[in-house]
Amino acid sequence: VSRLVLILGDQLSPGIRALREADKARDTVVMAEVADEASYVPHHPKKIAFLFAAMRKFAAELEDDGWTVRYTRLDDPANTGSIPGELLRHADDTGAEEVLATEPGEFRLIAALEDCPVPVHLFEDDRFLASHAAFDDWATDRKTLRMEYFYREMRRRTGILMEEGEPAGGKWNYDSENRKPPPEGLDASGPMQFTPDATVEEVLALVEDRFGDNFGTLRPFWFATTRAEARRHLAHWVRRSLPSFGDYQDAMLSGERFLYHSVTGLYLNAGLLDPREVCDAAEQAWRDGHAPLNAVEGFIRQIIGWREYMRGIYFHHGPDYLDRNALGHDRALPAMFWGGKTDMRCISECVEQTREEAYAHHIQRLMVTGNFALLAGIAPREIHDWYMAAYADAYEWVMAGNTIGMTQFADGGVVASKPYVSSGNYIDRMSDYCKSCAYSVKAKTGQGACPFNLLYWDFLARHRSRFEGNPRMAQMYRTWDRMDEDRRTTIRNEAAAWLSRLDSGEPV
Ligand code: FAD
Ligand code: DLZ
Ligand code: SF4
Repeated sequence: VSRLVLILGDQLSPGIRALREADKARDTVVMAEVADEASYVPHHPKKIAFLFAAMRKFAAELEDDGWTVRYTRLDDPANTGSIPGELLRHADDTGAEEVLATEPGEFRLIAALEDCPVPVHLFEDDRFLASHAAFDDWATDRKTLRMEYFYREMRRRTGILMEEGEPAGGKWNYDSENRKPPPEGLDASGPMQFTPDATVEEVLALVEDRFGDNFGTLRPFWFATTRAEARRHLAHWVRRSLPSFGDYQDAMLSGERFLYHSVTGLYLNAGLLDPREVCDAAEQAWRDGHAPLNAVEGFIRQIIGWREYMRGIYFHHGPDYLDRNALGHDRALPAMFWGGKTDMRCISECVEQTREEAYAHHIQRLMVTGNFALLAGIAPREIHDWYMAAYADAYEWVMAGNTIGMTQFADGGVVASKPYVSSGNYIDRMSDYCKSCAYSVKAKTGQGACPFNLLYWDFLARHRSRFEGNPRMAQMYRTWDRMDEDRRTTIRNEAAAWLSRLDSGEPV
């Protein structure tokens, strides 16, 4: 009997498991643009267009390679609107009695496939360097799941940047050489841009029509939409930007939206690039003397360390992880995240570039929007859903650990040993945002005081009982305790007043 082979929008890899398990001569590939996937959060139009265009081109490549493909376009009148619906429809048409699928990256969709009336055989997605079993082995019986130790094990296991069993250069981590404040006039060339072809234009028209009201501008659209283009993008980045990646990894500059970041997340997560090939390209650049070790090690750590670790956390902890809220935060996400007016230059800059590019680099996500949401006590699930909607590289398997864990501390300290919080000083040191802000980063209280300064102390005071025993936070509490009482009262009152203005919907 024939079978269906399901390929999801983020499974666009020719070596994907379900294809390897299938038989070209008798099985039928199913790919579908469906309303359920395109609207379970209000995705950025660029993200939807990227995936639909890349899906259409991948389907064509499979056909060229001899596969029979049933591809459903979003506007096909027969479209049932969901992945299980499409499987059922094609099973009826073809007489297929079983579906071969690669495990999706979200529990929501895994559950939907498990409930599908046509039996679905789910194979583990082996495009990752750590299998579920390998991560669980590492995590089981450990008191803490710190990324750095996981990363060392990944280096040993993969042999990436290793020399005779030792880390290249003698150290595992070169971050002490990284993360310099940006000098004036830093000028990165930015990612390679691709002109839309007829397929992309057709998708852009569809997305404009159906998702034009979502947060985010669709044009200009320049993402790569095939594996070949994504590889050109990678080679261009290795040549032009990798050497400076480490030095300015934490820098933020107005108008420099990508700096030396690789913008590979969206391609890796959709399957257009493979993590191993990306790491190999970076390692080769170091071996060729083109890029320094601090840049290459720092970059490789993001991929075989953080990326694999976040996936491990998601699958290890299960669906309930997403609903954790250890700090009991429940404030609604303010309008400024959707482009509402704000005087906070750092927020408006990050939100505006997110609207236009469906992209912000890590430190903008972590230390501006994430830090703000945590300090202001935004409900973790609300900010999580915002990131899911806003970024072209967003999927739950990678997002959950970053939002619920790393930035919101809502998992109570599984991912982070202390909350990632900072006052305005950090943003001022690493960016040029404060120079053109209506608030003053130097003012700690009073008229025009930077909200990060007020909210930082207010957060620490609010959560004192939880954090004061944490040795990594003792210094912060000592500083707070040294302030005289009037000053502490002023800070807390001003923070409360500022937050109530935020809640009233007044621009702040
Ligand atoms: P680069 O800075 O060039 O880094 C290279 C690659 O390393 C990235 O492409 C990514 O694959 C990987 N990487 C780096 N940091 C992380 C990390 N913390 N977790 C997982 N992988 C990492 N990444 C996503 O892929 N999807 C998301 O939805 C996502 N949401 C995030 C939300 C928050 C609040 C935070 C703090 C981080 C999030 N990240 C997410 C991680 C990281 O910010 C992005 O991977 C990165 O900014 C993507 O840009 P880039 O490709 O230019 O990355
Ligand atoms: C993100 C996304 C979107 C916007 N649209 C589709 C789609 O129409 N069809 C599809 O197969 N996949 C889509 N995806 C990706 C899925 O949501 C993704 O496979 C799951 O979230 C699991 O990671
Ligand atoms: Fe952001 Fe404060 Fe700097 Fe303004 S002064 S850009 S609000 S950190």
